[in-house]
Amino acid sequence: MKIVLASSNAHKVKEINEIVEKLGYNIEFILPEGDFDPVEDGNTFEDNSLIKAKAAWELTHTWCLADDSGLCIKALDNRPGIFSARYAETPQKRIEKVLNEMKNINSREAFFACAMTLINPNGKVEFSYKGICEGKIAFEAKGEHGFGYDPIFVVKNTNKTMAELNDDEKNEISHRSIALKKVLSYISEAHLAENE
Ligand code: ITT
Repeated sequence: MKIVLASSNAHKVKEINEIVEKLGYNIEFILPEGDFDPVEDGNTFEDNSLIKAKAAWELTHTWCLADDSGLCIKALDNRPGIFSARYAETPQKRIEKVLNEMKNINSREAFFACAMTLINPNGKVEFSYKGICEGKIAFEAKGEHGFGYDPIFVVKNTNKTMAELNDDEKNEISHRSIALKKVLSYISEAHLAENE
């Protein structure tokens, strides 16, 4: 079964296909052809996930999954949140901005969220789920793996940043893997892959 991932983020599709393969599902996620950049003007991860899933369905009329995700920092009223991808110009500048805003703040609790929306070939929402991964903001960036804010996110009950975990370790615990596992179980239990 092929599913269009309503995204232009190559890191997301790589992580998702690694998780799928590791779990032994016969499903492949592919990015839409050409530029995919719908206006994400929702107020929540769920809203933006639905906007992206619908936009991909409009283009393809096939199974589409959207992943809207981001970093929420409790002391910053959950910023950057839905603005995570646009918080500053580059990934490096986004990390610097967060570290700077958190400079004198001791309460560093944060979480990553990932809202997934699965749309069927008829254009109807088939399943949705939001995964959360808890942790705290580091005082400095560490680690080379992953992407985005991984170098400054210390995973709960560890002293490692998400970027110090290897791909398999991140995929065991990430917000994305928590949401994706629910989506995959749904696909499997509803026997959706068998009809494709
Ligand atoms: P698409 O909308 O095209 O899927 P995007 O990167 O713009 O790609 P989002 O709007 O969902 O996606 O924003 C997600 C941002 O949140 C992403 O660019 C990272 O900055 C951050 N983020 C999400 N998941 C992450 C992860 O697993 N590790 C680190 N940062 C993450």
